[in-house]
Amino acid sequence: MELRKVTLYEVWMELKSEFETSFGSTKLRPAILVRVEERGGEEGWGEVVAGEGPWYSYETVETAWIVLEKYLVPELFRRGFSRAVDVGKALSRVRGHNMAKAGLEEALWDLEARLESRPLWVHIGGVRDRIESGVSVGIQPTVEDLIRVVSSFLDQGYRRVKIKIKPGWDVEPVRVVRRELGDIPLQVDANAAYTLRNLRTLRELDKFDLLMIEQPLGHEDLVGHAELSRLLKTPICLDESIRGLSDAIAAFKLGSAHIINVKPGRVGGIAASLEIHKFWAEVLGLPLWIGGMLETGVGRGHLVALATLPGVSYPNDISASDRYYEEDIVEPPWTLDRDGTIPAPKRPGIGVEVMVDKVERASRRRIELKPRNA
Ligand code: OSB
Ligand code: MG
Repeated sequence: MELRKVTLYEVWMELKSEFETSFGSTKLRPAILVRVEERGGEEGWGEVVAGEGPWYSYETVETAWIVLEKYLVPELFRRGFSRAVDVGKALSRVRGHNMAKAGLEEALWDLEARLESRPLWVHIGGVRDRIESGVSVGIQPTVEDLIRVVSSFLDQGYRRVKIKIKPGWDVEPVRVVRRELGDIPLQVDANAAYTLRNLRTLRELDKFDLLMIEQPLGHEDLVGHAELSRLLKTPICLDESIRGLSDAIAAFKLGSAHIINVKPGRVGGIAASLEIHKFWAEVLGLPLWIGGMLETGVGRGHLVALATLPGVSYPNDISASDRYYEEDIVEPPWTLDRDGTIPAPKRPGIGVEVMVDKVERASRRRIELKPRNA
């Protein structure tokens, strides 16, 4: 494929409400939107999900910008590629920086699907025309706030609720949600905030019939998760620990988790997501779902496509645009049906149009990169 231009936009999107996790709190969410344009005039969009600081991963919006501008885009121009599925290999000379890689690679998948006039989800082998939507609820000031927020999401139809926990905000909020809201599909996400010394707390959480406990221990602690898996009856789900196929293989061999979530940003793109999906869901037949990173409508389109794959067996962290932002940057915005699903789009690529004027307005900087012969 012959590229004419790659444009990076650093956008800052104001969330409707503060999103707090064990590693910090966000009200203004940065992202880098990657726009690729080919010779014929078709374009594609991807999203870099790195945050403001190196908390969830070592990447930040600034490191990703530098890596894209100085290494990834020039490497792509230099090496070229024919199919989106090969882009990961073309970029593998750069070690790590999966979020930066994913934003660029996603844009090329969107472009390829648009050139072939089919929805991205069909292009990657999706099998369902709607995906199950769950909601991830940040740490709240009080348990009363939590009940109010969770109830309103349940009223909207979301199929399961995930609450963020940290030491000091764990057993009590879960107990109150179970007491007030009963037997709802409920899980928790610790974002690596515990160690095995907190076993007593984790054992308390084990009593609430949670669907899973997500990433309780450190991101490098596959052995600790294996130990914990044997001590609890609640399944462990890994997020931060799974940065690629080798991590998934190690987690399986060690018995660190029964469930994983897949986030294209964390694993380096769509092809890497497909590879992990194939191993975990198809070869092993184990449960998997698609995670989110508070994406704009662009990244959300890529998540929706992945969530249509066979064997995605739990509701995903893919909520409607209005759960995050007053106004999304795509048309139409992503919406939730009453039954708690989001329809997969019929239009080509990610299936939504990017409103470039809105992107420009949300941007703090922009750069256009062109191949030497352009
Ligand atoms: O751990 O899943 C996570 C958001 C930012 C960083 C990490 C996580 C999250 C979420 C949000 O839980 C899920 C969503 O996008 O709805
Ligand atoms: Mg998580």
